[in-house]
Amino acid sequence: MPLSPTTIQALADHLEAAELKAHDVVKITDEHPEMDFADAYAIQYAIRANKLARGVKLSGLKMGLTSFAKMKQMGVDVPIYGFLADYFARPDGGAIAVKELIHPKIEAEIAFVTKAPLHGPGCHIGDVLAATDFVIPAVEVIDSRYRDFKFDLKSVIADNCSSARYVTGGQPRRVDEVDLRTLGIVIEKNGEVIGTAAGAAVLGHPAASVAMLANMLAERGEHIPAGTFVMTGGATEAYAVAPGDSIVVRYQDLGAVSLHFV
Ligand code: OOG
Ligand code: MG
Repeated sequence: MPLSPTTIQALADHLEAAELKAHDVVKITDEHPEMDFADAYAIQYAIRANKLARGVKLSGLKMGLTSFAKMKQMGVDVPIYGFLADYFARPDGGAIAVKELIHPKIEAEIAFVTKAPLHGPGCHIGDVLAATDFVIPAVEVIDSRYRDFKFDLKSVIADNCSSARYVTGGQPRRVDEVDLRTLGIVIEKNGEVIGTAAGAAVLGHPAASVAMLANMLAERGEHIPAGTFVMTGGATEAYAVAPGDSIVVRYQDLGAVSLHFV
């Protein structure tokens, strides 16, 4: 880890301030080209520690850049993970205040809630399906703190993978009630279909994303505890939204999630 603990904390404070005050910043690798992936996750974990110290609660974990469409859109090719905080959550049908954000985009995701811990290395789809309580649809609102939503992998990991808001809704289902690979997803903005996908867009099977998370966490000696809400990553590219926009995402067998931007 080329960055010192002082620099890591300073970069965490810098990126968290950009989030909380909703202003953009230049990507941190411009000034710190020497930083490595361990530094990037250390910055993300320092942001998480800042929040926990203020009484914010962790509400889940997320994978990002798990679909080819997302990797292509962002010009990067490796999945990443981040954390979800309680204040990111909004109710189904709820309003998202754009003035609290910089340049939000929405993503359609399939989320899992675990009922048993998942440990890597070697965690696979079978382990994930056996440890899943239910799956539930989610829409994530991402908001990179980087200017023009442009970044490299290390910068976006440090920025908690652009996490900002999320909404869950629809109908939770057990994994044996649905085929998560063929499960259709239809994204509508202001009544018009803007994106479609099947669950397999996410690493071939959304459970593979949860397994990958367990395996990535194992590198830090961590695991996915029982009762964890995990978002598996956007199945399509992300779509920019503006005040006045209304989003409905319809999931085959899982109902719909809606939200609107004010
Ligand atoms: C990084 C976050 C990606 C997803 O679902 O792929 C993400 C970004 O694209 O800004 O949340
Ligand atoms: Mg996402």
